[in-house]
Amino acid sequence: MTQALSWEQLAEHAVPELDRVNGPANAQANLRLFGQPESAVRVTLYRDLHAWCPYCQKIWLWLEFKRIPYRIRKVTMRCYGAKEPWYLAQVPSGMLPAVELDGELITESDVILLALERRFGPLGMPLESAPAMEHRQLERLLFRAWCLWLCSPGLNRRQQGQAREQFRSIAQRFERALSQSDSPWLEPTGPSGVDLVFVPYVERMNASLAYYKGYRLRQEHPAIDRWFRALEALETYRGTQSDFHTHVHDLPPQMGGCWSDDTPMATSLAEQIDLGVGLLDDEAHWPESARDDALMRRIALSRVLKHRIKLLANHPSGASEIDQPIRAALTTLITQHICLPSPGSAAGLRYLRDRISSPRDMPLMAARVFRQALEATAHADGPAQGAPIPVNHRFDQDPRPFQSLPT
Ligand SMILES: N[C@@H](CCC(=O)N[C@@H](CS)C(=O)NCC(=O)O)C(=O)O
Repeated sequence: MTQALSWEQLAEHAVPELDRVNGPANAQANLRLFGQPESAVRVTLYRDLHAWCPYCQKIWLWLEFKRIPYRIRKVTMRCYGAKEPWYLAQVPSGMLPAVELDGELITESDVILLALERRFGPLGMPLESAPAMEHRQLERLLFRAWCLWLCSPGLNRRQQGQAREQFRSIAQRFERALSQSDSPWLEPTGPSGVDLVFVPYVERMNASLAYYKGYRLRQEHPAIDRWFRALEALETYRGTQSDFHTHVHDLPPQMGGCWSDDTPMATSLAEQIDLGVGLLDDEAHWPESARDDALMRRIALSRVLKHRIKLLANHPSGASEIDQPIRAALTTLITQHICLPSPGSAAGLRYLRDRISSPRDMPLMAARVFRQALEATAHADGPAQGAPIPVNHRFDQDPRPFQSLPT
């Protein structure tokens, strides 16, 4: 049986941190320059600490695809913790996102995008052009059909079927819009601003409909799958992309509840997602060059090493109890041989499995291999589960101990 490596031995497998400021899109950066001097920064983006807010992701994507230098200040969403007083002093409603553009504070994601377009030029078709307006209305229709299906409690079988068909017909309209040219995008030279408007919620639909409804969006709608594959070929998108496990558990408090149709397919997909093993092509189809598992394992390890003191100190099992089991899971991760954790540690390992958040903590594929290693290591100890993930709030996910102060 493999012995758990020491922290020093594990550190030999770490990889250097990517350049957060000028490297690929990432959720950890507080400043993005794209090779320009800091004096070029005219934008500050206020977005949520967890990288869970879809409206923030929309602005984040736009700035990244346009390569506009910007600063990031991270703020807590109410269902995940207390709102920072400094932010309430600037934005009394506490709503996110907001940007400061040449000293002017702007809220409301659509207003922000239009202001950014006016200052820096559009990304593809202008968002107020007639075709873009049509696409944006379609995005809202799709959003409403999704909410109606996902967030209405107590639907009977007939109502569930109606909500599913209503969603399907609007998703097919999105497919028709995507099929107007040979390109996978809404306009031939995409991804453009309108594509980015669709990304945050379609990403969340893909995860939540599999988990709660047993509906495999990418399989049901090939043009949407093609669009996702084109997005996933882009490093910039991958830097903001979340995994199924993160989404299905961050949505309930944000949406006021998500309800399962309790079909055999929904139950079976939910079980797989909760194990953290990933849903293969339903979840993400990263190109081969981007899904090097050995590298992803080392990235996951490096992210844990960076935060290990705080991670151990904040773990409910207590640092001394969970130290060996986490090293055992990291040993499993790196050696690909199951390393036995100390007896009685399965619940603590599964607690951590359930609280990895992508892309906040690490990229999707790194989160996937780390969850797998935690589950395999916990399984060697027994069936005990961690504390259930709350559905009315996520105060269990307080990321503040892990934050570095903004520069
Ligand atoms: N219409 C707004 C909606 C923004 C919104 O709903 N933001 C949520 C997060 S997704 C928020 O800030 N809620 C307050 C909070 O959670 O603290 C926009 O487009 O910017």
